[in-house]
Amino acid sequence: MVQPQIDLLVYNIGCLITMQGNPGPRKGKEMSEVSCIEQGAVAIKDGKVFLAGREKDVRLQLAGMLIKEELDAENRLVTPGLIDPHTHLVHGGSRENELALKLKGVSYLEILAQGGGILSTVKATRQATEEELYQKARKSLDTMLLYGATTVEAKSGYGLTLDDELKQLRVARRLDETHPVDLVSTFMGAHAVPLEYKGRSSEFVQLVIEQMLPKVKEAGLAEFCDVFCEHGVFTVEESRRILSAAKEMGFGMKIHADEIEPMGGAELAGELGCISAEHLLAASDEGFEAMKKSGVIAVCLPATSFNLRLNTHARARKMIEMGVPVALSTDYNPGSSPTESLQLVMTLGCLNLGMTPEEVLTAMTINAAYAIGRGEQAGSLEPRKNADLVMYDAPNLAYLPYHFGINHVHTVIKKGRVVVSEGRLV
Ligand code: IZC
Ligand code: ZN
Repeated sequence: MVQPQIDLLVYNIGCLITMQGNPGPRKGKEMSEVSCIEQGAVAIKDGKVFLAGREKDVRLQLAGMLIKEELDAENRLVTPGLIDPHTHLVHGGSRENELALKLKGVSYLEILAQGGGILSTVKATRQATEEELYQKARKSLDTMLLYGATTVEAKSGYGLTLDDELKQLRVARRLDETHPVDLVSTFMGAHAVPLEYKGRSSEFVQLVIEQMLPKVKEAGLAEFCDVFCEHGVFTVEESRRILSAAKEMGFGMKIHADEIEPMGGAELAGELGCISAEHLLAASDEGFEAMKKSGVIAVCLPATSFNLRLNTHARARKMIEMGVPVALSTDYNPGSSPTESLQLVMTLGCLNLGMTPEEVLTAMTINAAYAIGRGEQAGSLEPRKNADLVMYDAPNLAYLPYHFGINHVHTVIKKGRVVVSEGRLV
C-alpha cells in the first residue's frame, strides 16, 4: 500500500486563524467569532488543506504519515489567504492628473461628466495592446499577492465596445492561467456611457444586452455581470434591464449601488437577488432590508471614500447589526481607488467603518469568498479547501490594522506552494 503523505506542514504558528465555521457568509455577531489557535499547524496535501488546528493535535493525527516538507512559522500570525472581491484590475494608463482637480474641489462625478475619469481610462485602455494590458495588470497582481491577496475579482468596463471588452476579459483569463493568484471575472460593459453614445444611453444599454452579454457568455469569459448604477451613469431602470438580461443568460449579478447618491440601488440588488452590492455609502435602511431578505452581500470599499475625500462612510455597523453579511475590498482602479493594498483597507475598515479587526478579517476572507462565488473553495483553512494562507510578521490580528501603511506579509502559500517568502515573490 502507498504510504499516505503530507506535502507540507506549516508548524510553530503563534496565532493561527482558520475562520472555520458553518458554511455560508457570516452575519451579525458571527462576523466577530474569530479565534486564534496558539501553537497551531496547517497540514497540506495536493494543494488543499488536509488539517488545520493545534500543532499537538495535528501531529497526533498525522502519526504514521510521511511529511515531505516542514515550514517553521517562527511564532508568526497566519490567516487564510486574503480575498479581494471587487477590483478594476485590467486597464490602461493612470489618472494622477485628477489629484490636482480633487484638491480644487472638483468631484468624481463632475470629472466624469467633463469626459475625464472613467472615460479617460477608456481611451487609454482602447489604445493599449492586449500585451501591454497584461503586463500592467500582472504587475498590480504581483503587488496584491505581496500584500496577501490570493484570490481577486476583476471587472472589465474600460473597453465599452465589444472588442475592447473582450480584450480586457481575455487579459484577466490569461492572468488567471499564468499567475498564482486566482482571478474571478466580471463583465462590466455598463461602467459608463462612452462618448460616442453620449445622450443615447438607452441605445448603449441595448448594445450591452444584445451584443456584448451574449458574446461574453459564448466565450465563457465572465461569471458575473456588474453595472454602475449612479446619477449621470446608469439609472435604476437601465440597471434592472441589464442585470435581468444577464441573469437570463446565466450570469451572477453584481451592482455598484448608492455609492454617491441614494438611488435605490440596494433595493434593486435585493429585488433581483444579486450576489453582492458594492459601495452603499448612501444606501437606505429599506435598501439594507431588501438586501438582507435576499441574502445579498455588502461589499464595502473604504479606500474609495477615503481617496474621494468623502465625509461619509458606508454604514457597516448598521448592516452588521441588521444581519447583512459585509465584505471588504480595495476597489483597485486608476480613479477612485488606486491602491492594491488590502492591508490599508483593514485600517480604514476599522477607523472609518468602525469594524473590529475580527470583523475586518471575516470581511476579507470568508465573506469576500462568498461575494464572488468561491465560498466552497476559499476563505477559510479547512479540510478540502485550497491551501491558501498568509503568514505575517505580526504577533496578533489587531496588529495588522493598528500598524498601518506598511506591508506585514512574510510568506504566502497558494494552493500549497510557497509563492512569497520573506516578503518577496519566489
Ligand atoms: O475608473 O473611476 N467607481 N468605477 C465606479 C470606478 C469607480 C472606476 C474608475
Ligand atoms: Zn468599482
